[in-house]
Amino acid sequence: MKKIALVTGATSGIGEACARKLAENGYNMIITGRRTGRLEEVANELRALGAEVLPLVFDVRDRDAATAAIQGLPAEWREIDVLVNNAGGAWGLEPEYEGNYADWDTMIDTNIKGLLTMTRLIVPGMVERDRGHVVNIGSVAGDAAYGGGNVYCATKSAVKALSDGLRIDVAHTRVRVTNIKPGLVETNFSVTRFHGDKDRADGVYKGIKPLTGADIAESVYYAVSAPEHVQVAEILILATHQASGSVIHRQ
Ligand code: NDP
Ligand code: 8X3
Repeated sequence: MKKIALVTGATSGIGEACARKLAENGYNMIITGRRTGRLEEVANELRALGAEVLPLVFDVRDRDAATAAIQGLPAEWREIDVLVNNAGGAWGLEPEYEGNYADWDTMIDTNIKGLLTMTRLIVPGMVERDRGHVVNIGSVAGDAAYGGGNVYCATKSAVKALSDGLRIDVAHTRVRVTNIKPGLVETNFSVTRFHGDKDRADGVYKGIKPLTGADIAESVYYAVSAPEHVQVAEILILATHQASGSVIHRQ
């Protein structure tokens, strides 16, 4: 029987690439996002790779909707082997003392509380079955703050703490927990950060060859496909001319 993976935020970027990588490697896929049309397009692409696909449209900030979606899974989709908590992003790059309250709430509600909700809904089944893998998409931003990163960095530090905490709480089981910490990845991330300003977003990747979603999907799959006795706790992946969240050499 094929294994089942659920990827949140599979309509774009890193999540879409992870869904593709897992489908290519024999997983049946539950994919989530808020954009119905885009989710259907990704679903059809994954079906063409041979996967069975269940698209679920909900906002991870809406706990009732997330609960209804997961509790309403058809019987054949309930035994989730891999959860990739990817949905998230950065909103704004203002100094902390000038930050926008709505942006702060969006980041905290999505990157922390959304990830927690999905974990709370799916991990009990993994513990009961004594197998499973939770992959959280953290960030280099969680290792150290950078200018204007303040709340976003705090949410990714929280992802590290929540990954470490979960790893402790499931240590008596065969459930594994991995925190993937990417650096500069060219996706829709910066367009979101700059509220749709594409030119400003493009500037983030000028003079440096950034990572791609596919690069990150490779490391997710490395962790997921490791032998059962191997738990990849963390992976930090940077672009070659990047040394940290704030040290980037541009040519
Ligand atoms: P994208 O903007 O390309 O993708 C973000 C994804 O998250 C989309 O699929 C979006 O789907 C989904 N999403 C956002 N908010 C919600 C929500 N409230 N409910 C459900 N889904 C949501 O960015 P990335 O692929 O780059 O980002 C993915 C993850 O990777 C994020 O957690 C980000 O913080 C992290 N990351 C990104 C890095 C980068 O440089 N790009 C580096 C390090 C980490 P939809 O719009 O359909 O809801
Ligand atoms: C995304 C990477 O360095 O732009 O988490 O914060 S960074």
